[in-house]
Amino acid sequence: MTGDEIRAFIFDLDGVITDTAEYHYLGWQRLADEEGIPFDREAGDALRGVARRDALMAILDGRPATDEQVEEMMDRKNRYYVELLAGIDQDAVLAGVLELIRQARGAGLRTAVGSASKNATTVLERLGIAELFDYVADGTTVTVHKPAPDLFLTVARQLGVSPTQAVVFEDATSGVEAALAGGFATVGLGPADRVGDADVVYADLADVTLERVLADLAAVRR
Ligand code: B16
Ligand code: MG
Repeated sequence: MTGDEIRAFIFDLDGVITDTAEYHYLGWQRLADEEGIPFDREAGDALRGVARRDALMAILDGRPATDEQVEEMMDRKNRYYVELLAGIDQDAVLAGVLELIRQARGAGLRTAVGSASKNATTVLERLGIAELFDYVADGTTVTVHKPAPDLFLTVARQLGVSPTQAVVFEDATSGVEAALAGGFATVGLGPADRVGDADVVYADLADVTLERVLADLAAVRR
């Protein structure tokens, strides 16, 4: 990582902009219960940032399933998840997020979303914040998912910036790995045992200003 001027902020969606992680967990828990597969919050937490098919494979953990059964289970979990999404609005945006995005855009930075979720656009529309982003990459944008860097690299290309000129904000181990693999400046949000490899770690974005992010990154990017 070099000390290039920062020109863009790229936000993961689930767990960074809003807490849909809880709804993903509830959807998987319901499916696992119906299938008689042991599952709990800890197992759900390990699925943060993990694409839908990869998450189901982790839950099945080698249990046999035909392609049709896999498709049906992914659809069923997604139905449960989308049902829960119907209840969210702008109040579900996490503390500090809107302020930070507005400060960044006010300072001329480009802003984007890089999410593994195929529901990313729906979620942003329900939150009423879709217009705050120059580009949205979702679970349909690339075929190789986090922890591979492909999604974030696509975002950077679309924004016309290099990875070293962009900051990725991530709450998941797989997302931090993806950002670091792509050569991005990386801000981890959450406990150190989850995002501790990031260049800078905060508990969340409440009270994190543009000035603070840039200063903290500059201190480690010299
Ligand atoms: P979908 P992110 C991820 O979103 C979630 O963290 C993860 O739990 C979910 O399985 C994945 O999206 C796929 O979501 O089933 O809606 O396509 O954190 O990358 O914004
Ligand atoms: Mg996430």
